[in-house]
Amino acid sequence: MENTNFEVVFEDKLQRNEMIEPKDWMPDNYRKHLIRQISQHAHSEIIGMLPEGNWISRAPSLRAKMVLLAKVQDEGGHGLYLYTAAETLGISRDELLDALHTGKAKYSSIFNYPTLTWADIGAVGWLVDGAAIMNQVMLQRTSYGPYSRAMIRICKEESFHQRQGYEIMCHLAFGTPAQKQMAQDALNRWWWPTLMMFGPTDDKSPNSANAVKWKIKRESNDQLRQRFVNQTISQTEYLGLTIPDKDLKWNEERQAYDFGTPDWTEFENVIKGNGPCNKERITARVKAHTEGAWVREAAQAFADKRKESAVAA
Ligand code: BYC
Repeated sequence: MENTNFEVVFEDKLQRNEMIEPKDWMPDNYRKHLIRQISQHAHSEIIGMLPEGNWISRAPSLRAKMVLLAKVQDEGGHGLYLYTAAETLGISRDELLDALHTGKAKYSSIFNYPTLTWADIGAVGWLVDGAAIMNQVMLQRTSYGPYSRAMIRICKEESFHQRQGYEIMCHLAFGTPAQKQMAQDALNRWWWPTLMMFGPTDDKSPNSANAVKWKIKRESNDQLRQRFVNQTISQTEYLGLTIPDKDLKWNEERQAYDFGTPDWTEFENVIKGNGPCNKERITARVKAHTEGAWVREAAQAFADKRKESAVAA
């Protein structure tokens, strides 16, 4: 009986668009769903640092290096906000990281592709961060308070990331023919994997029904993918580049672009761990974690010492 009342309060809060907070009662499946999504999101942020970090030492100017360094550092910060938000649901950082390192937890498919040239850093910022923002803007109004607040801060920083990428694309697209070709090549390789970032089509998305019911997701995978395509075409035209999709065309009736179908078999393979860089990413992450053990130990020793002094005082 008591449990039913809790459920009524929970549903009522959702109806009124009030946030659910860590100490509020919530259904077990809502908690599990959030731990899955927030932790996958956190993992994506820290794995996302790897393909870009790969270019810090090879950025073509001091300015480009500073900007990229700041961006990659922001992503580490985003991971921190998101892991902290997930921890409020009663799971520890160690458990979350263990799931990532042992391949039990997913992270975004997009980070299993290689960044072969400097233009890829432009394409990642422009397309990947652009897609991430499209998804994350709606998550600012997600129903779980700590996730929503983390997203508000993350979105502010992501806008700068998207501009950083577009600026690189502008330099290359308006540069020499060889530079323009480099930009086109990066667009060709990143376009379809970026569309896959939004997840499977709505009819094949098992988590969407609950996500929408619980107001975790406010828009569907397909709606966001369509909005991203609509928004990106004029940016591509300005660059004088071509989207690698022969089915792309404006649909007057729908007032939206029609576009081709991503290779969903490739997507399935990547999320099963068989993409071009899955193994490399996890190996690099585990190595960083192992080599960072002394930092965690030092931080813990410092925290223990402070606690001891506070008790003694
Ligand atoms: N990659 O039922 P569905 C970023 C999985 S950007 C891997 O539609 P859901 C960044 C899905 O997890 C990227 N797996 O799921 C940008 C599920 O498997 P499980 C991170 C994917 O949750 C720049 C299954 O497929 N952003 O961080 O309703 C620089 C069925 O899918 C993907 C976020 O994580 C994928 N692309 O919708 C640095 C945003 N798509 O878990 C960093 C928050 C689907 O049942 N997350 N799957 O085994 C979301 O909005 C949603 O989780 C998704 C998927 C839209 C990604």
